[in-house]
Amino acid sequence: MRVMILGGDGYLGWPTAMNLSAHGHDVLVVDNYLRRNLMKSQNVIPLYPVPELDERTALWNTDHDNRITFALGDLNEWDFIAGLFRDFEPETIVHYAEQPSAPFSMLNRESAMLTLQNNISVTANLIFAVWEFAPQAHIVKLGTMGEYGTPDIDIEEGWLDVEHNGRHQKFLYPRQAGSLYHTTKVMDTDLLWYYTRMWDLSVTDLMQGPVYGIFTDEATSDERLLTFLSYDEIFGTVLNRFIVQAVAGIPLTVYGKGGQTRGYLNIKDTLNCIRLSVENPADAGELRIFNQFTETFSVNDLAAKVSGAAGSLGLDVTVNNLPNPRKEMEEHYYNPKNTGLLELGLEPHFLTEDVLVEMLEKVIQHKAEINKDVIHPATSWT
Ligand code: USQ
Repeated sequence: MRVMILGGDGYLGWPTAMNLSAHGHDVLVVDNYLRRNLMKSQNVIPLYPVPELDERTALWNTDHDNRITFALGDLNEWDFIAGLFRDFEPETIVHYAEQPSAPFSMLNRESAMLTLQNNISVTANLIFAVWEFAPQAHIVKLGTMGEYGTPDIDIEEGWLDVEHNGRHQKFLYPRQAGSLYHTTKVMDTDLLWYYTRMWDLSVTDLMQGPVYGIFTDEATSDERLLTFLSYDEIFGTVLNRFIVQAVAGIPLTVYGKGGQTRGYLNIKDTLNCIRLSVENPADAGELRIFNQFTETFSVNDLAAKVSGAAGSLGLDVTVNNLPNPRKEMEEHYYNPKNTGLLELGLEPHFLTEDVLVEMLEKVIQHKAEINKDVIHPATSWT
């Protein structure tokens, strides 16, 4: 298939591009380096340097007959996105092109407005481009488990059957996001659902939990193909941060009581979930929602697992329960369903000690480059 990956330079976008190309798809990557520029603006860098798309695609194309192409530009600009659709004629669009950090969205008014405007307007431009140039195309949209929040009932896969005064109706599962970033994802879902009803779009909306990991099957030949590893308080996700903290000898930064529970997945499973969705499209007029995670853990569970794995390498790790910079429940019920992707054929890579040790060993190689000043949480939700 001709697959356009919006946000194809990011933590998940670039590994997805390589994975789809390796499986025979014709991939065009699009990005405006928003994430790289935001990292620069916050004075944070990933643990090791990651080349830009000209070098990444050249490296990939040297060793692979199935070439990856790229386009640099801002998907908020209609002329740019329209030109891409006219030239490439995508059959599938994977949409990652959003400001991806919850803490960034909570920094200040400017960061909030950037998140709101960028995320909503790129999604809207995508919908209009599909309608005008590729109405049969399948949109695979990265949403987040954070759209649901942490309700005191089971979390279904996208939809809830409601019985009211003796009558039934299926609705989008109630949303109550915990950050402005997560709220933009709720708004994306609403936009997609509206236009699916109006224009018979074909959409898969993936409610993804926090992702961990560095290694993917396609990045083994050359280290420069590896994805970003962010460990700062704004762009790093919790498990990746804990791994770097363990190596740096910093007590693990558990926020509050540490009972916050989420659905996690290995980056390898993200790629497989995307490929399964791409290769098994939603029907026209269908908004299909999958909950994209493989295991649930509390922050305390993650801290214990990282401490154990680090201990096996002779690292002495302690845990520091910090005042929580976020406004979130620290002890709560959490029982989300995740059968859809398993039924499509997902074979999960679980969080074993081997997985943690492999990550720790990679980070140990870069221990000298760890900037300890960017680890402590400085962004408050309130
Ligand atoms: N946490 C800590 N210590 C830390 C960092 C985080 O205790 O040093 C806690 C947070 O308070 C939270 C949990 O760990 O309860 C997860 O935090 P996170 O920073 O790993 O993830 P989050 O901000 O929710 O966002 C990440 C991605 C986002 C994605 C989301 C999926 O950055 O793009 O949408 O995970 S989910 O959380 O399911 O909504």
